[in-house]
Amino acid sequence: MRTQVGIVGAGPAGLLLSHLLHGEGIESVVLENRSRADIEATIRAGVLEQGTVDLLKAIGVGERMVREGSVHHGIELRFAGRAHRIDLSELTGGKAITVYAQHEVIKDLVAARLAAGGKIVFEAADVSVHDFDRTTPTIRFRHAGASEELACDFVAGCDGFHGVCRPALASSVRTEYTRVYPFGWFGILTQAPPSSHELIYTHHARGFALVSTRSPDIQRLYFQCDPHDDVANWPDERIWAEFRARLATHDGWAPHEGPIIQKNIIAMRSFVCEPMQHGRLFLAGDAAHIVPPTGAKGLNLAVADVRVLARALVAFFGEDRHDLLDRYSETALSRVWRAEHFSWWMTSMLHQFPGNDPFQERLQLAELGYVTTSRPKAITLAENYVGLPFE
Ligand code: RFL
Ligand code: PHB
Repeated sequence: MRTQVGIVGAGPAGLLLSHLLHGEGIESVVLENRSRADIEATIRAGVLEQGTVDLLKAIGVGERMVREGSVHHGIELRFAGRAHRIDLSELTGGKAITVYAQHEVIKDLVAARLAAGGKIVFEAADVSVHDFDRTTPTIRFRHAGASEELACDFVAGCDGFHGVCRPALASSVRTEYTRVYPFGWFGILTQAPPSSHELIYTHHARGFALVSTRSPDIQRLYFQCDPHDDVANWPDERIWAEFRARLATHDGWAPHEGPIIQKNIIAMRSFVCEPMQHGRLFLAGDAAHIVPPTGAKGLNLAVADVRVLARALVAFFGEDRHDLLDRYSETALSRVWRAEHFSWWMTSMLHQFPGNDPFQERLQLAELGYVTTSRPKAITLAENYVGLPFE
């Protein structure tokens, strides 16, 4: 088998890259180790930046998102028992975010790829990348019991944090920057109408809590937990008691409760691999970097990476230009580090850290007070949250 760009991973990064390249007449094959049903059912992100939404619409995969997603013009910061609204649209000249689940984006992209005759190999096992330091890289894998080889001009490593592409770069050519947080998020899906028409990020002495939504009858909520805790320790009533305590306001606000249909615990880390390329192997999305979910940036960064990568590949195949490919890592990393900072800042301001002393807590409250009363500071939060413009 031969193609121009071999893409490892059918997450948002890999599928979108494949679709962007297709739009420019460049062929690709996507190799994914899980089944289609599995990737289309994995619950992850929910918040799409304005630029992500605009791109999905522009390439013709935004129709269901526009119909079923919900546009939010603000978010709430809740602390010391009071609600404070950040008016995202007023502060950013009309931009907004859209809440639309990541697995719905995946379904839309898979459908669009297949409708356009795109090739996605699901359940590709033992994927490995070779010879990317030459002009003829290959990807080997097993599929339906047979060994296969995909010859290509470039390899895009879009295989997430636990994939095989980043480790394929010799440790002598990459530097990794990591911060692991001493807490996780306990996430639930519950069958109950939204408790709020905007997302609520809450600072509380018992720990952070977040109210998000999915649809008119499903809510997504999270609370800060011990990353080593076990969901089995959390019967529904204990979960709701925790949410009621953390989300309580002086005027008696309470979340809408319903049957809990999913529970999971998510580890929190910040991570960047530099550079994001070597020879003809290019990393994009979670394969190259991770942010804690407090800034809602992970999926959006994956989209931003492949936008830069697709443009560079178009310049290569169309005009024989190498400069954009040579600068891919540098271009992508400037946005990545800004998002790393924003995600770290939001995380640091809103969570309880083990051994948080009263001094630390006062600093967090002072920061939250400043963000919700100073227009320049609120703009800083808003413009990062809705997504900085592309250069
Ligand atoms: P993905 O989505 O992990 O996709 C990688 C794909 O590669 C496959 N794969 C392999 N395929 C072949 N061979 C191998 N050896 C392979 N190894 C792995 C995997 O099966 C998978 O299909 O990476 P990608 O495309 O870079 O996308 C990144 C995003 O998924 C991620 O950053 C976001 O989900 C992060 N995130 C959020 N991002 C946002 O922008 N907004 C949010 O609101 C938001 N909320 C979240 C989040 C992540 C969360 N979790 C679960 C970590 C909320 C949560 C709870
Ligand atoms: C979500 O809806 O899953 C979500 C929303 C905001 C975040 C993270 C996750 O910051």
